[in-house]
Amino acid sequence: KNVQYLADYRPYPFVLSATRMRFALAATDTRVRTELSLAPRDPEWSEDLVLDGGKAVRLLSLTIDGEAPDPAHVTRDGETLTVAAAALPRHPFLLETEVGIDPSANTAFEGLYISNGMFCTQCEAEGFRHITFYPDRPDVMATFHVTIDSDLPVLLSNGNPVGQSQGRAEWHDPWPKPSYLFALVAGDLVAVSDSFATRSGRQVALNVWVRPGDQDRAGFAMESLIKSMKWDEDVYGREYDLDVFNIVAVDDFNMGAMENKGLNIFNSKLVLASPETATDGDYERIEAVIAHEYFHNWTGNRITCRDWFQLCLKEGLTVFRDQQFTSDMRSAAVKRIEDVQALRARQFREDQGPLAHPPRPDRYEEINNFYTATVYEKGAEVIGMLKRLVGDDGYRRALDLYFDRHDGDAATIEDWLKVFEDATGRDLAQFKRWYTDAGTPRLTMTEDWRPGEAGGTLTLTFSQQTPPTPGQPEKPSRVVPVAVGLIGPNGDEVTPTQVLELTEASQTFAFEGLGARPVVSALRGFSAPVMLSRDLDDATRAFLLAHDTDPFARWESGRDLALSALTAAAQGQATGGNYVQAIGRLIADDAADPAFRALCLNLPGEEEIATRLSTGGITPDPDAIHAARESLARQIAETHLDLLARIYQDMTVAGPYRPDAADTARRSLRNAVLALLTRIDGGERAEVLFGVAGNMTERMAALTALLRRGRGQAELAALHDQFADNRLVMDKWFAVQPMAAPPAQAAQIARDLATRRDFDWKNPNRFRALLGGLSANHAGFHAADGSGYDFTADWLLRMDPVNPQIAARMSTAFETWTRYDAGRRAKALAALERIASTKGLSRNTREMVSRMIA
Ligand code: B3K
Ligand code: ZN
Repeated sequence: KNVQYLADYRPYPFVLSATRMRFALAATDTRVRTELSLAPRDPEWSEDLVLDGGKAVRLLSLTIDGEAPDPAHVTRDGETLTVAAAALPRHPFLLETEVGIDPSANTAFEGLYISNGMFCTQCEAEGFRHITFYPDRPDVMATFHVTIDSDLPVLLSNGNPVGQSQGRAEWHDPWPKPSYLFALVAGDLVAVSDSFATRSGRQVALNVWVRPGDQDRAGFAMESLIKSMKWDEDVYGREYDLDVFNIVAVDDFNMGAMENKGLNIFNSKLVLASPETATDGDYERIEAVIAHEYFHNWTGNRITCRDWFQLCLKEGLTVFRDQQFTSDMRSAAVKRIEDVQALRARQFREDQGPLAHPPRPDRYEEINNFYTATVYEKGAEVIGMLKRLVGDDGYRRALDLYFDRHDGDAATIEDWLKVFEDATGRDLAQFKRWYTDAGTPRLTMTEDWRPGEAGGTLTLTFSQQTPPTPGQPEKPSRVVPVAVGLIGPNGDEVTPTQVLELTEASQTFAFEGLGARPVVSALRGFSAPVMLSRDLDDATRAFLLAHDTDPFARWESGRDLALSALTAAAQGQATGGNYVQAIGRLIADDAADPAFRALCLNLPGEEEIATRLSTGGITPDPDAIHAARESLARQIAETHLDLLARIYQDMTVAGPYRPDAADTARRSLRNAVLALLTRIDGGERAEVLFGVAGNMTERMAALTALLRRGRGQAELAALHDQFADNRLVMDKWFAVQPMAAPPAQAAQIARDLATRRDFDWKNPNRFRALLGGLSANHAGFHAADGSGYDFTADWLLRMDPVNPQIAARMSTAFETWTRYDAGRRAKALAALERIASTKGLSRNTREMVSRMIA
């Protein structure tokens, strides 16, 4: 086991000031010459020079100040190259290497690889060591000068172009950066171009590079980039700092996108969009991820991380910033609800299982396994809490200080908290536990009402408790900001939002002078990433759903109503009459935002119901949950048939397709309604819509509704005929079938799809589509016969030697396995053990599986 510990950090013993590289690109034998301007950090020390370098990097030559050292002083093992101290000068020196690498053999897509004839790179976290020997760690920062020799027409790297000639391009990046931000692209590409003038007058050339033929689908990405650049100036005062900003779309990419300095590389699904091929959700994600990567230029690149334990320093903050951006571009209320839904579905799930870890972990084996919902989304929630605690002005002062004080640094979470302490005078020692402790705190709220002469007093008692997580049995209390408002019996707000600060295990807060007993609206805006439980009857929930002034809390009341009906039904008890009535009143309100109505109308997913049950100590039964959800949906459809039919008509969107918030909102309500109506009308409306819709949003909604009813085969075939050549649409085609299949058939459908010639499984998007589609079908993945587990394990084992990052990531399908019944647990464990006992398993997958079995 090769465990890295936060506590072991020490600075690199050499200072690297400048890196010069020359690439002679060739598919199977690329040559890389690297010159490193190094100096001992302290001339008194005598340290070996250890450079990282993966197994597949072949050392061809090495010199120090032009001389080859004694070979006895140079040692190579699988992961490093060491030059003994005895061979090193005590003054600044130049280390030159030449290596050979084979991009065509790189199926892990880490380092330099080839995707559809295009050379590209992915270096975060530790990919650069597969390109050359280097101190591949984020606290070693250097300027880069890169020369690329190749016959390919477009040759790109970081920074500004400083020379272009036939078969050669030179790039210089003046901003010192760690190796993980290095990028190189070479290929037959075309650009959609524009420009941006920064507020201090720098003219920036902007390009979105795509394959010839894809230009007409790159315009939205460009618009999103320009909006992001403007927003970061307006809201954070951050300007761009180079003469060019390039974005490149790549088909084979392990994740969403990468913030390489001046040369962002994107999964093509997060760049390419047209109404016919992309859904509203795709457009919203493209806008958000373009913004996210752009925002990294300051939060990540200008200020980077000291080590990978600090990953949430850049990721949590950049997610927080992209969430703010989307709230400003679209609807803040809708965005908050969507973010909370995603947080619960991914991060709460992670936090409750064997993979739980703090936003700042203190150990890892494989850092790529820690690009998680906890580091990203919980990291962002923690910043949201900080902002709530110090206020908007305090937040702004702290961020200004952060940029001033740490520009050019590789910083830590301690540095980050210190700027908040210095800018606001607040002590954040207890708050820091949010970074160091794993687990989702459980909050309980009870109420005590005392009427009185001079008005009544309402006392709220909160207690907090966090269940143990791996390696952390004890959980001290945290600072929890709980936003609370009070609503009078007539539905008017009597006390506007106040933020109560919990710091103890149990604490009370009193509201005095109240005319009548109010209804408490708690955890407004989801003011802290906790689980709140309180005794509330359905009538009070329905009251809050009707009257709460806080959109999140209002939505949450509806959610709780639905979940109480669904969890009861999944245990064979009563039905959801209260919810059905309340939701009918809510969706009938034509004055309300259609997107909000859609969010309320969409029932909690099966996974969410399972989570609610197991949090309450009940073993979830996936089949019963599926049946309960189906039956409640049917009840809603039957009860409100006329209303739903009217809304379906009213929400028709006229005119050309636009992916903006207003039209997206109408389509989201209409599609939510369609899913319900399809349960009654035999699929009539969905079939019509699939046929006439000119956009992918409505076609996918119609297709999904049909597949869920065991129909839709003709539509699937039609989609395939029309888009067989479009990878991104075909990914949807692969994903939707196992996802929307009746659970008993899901694993077999996935297995059949996996035998197709166009199941190009080495492409990460295609692999994720099929395996992710199955695991999104809760009762299908958790089929009692183990077929979902077996299928998934088979393919993880096949993928692991080819692309360990993807195999390890997709193994999280199993992360909740311990909460199910003994029969399912035995089958899931058998699948996990089969993986664990496979010889030659990657470090990535081994770490994941052993944590899940532990
Ligand atoms: N920083 C990259 C993610 C790198 C993942 C490495 N396994 C994209 C992002 O968060 O913006
Ligand atoms: Zn990021």
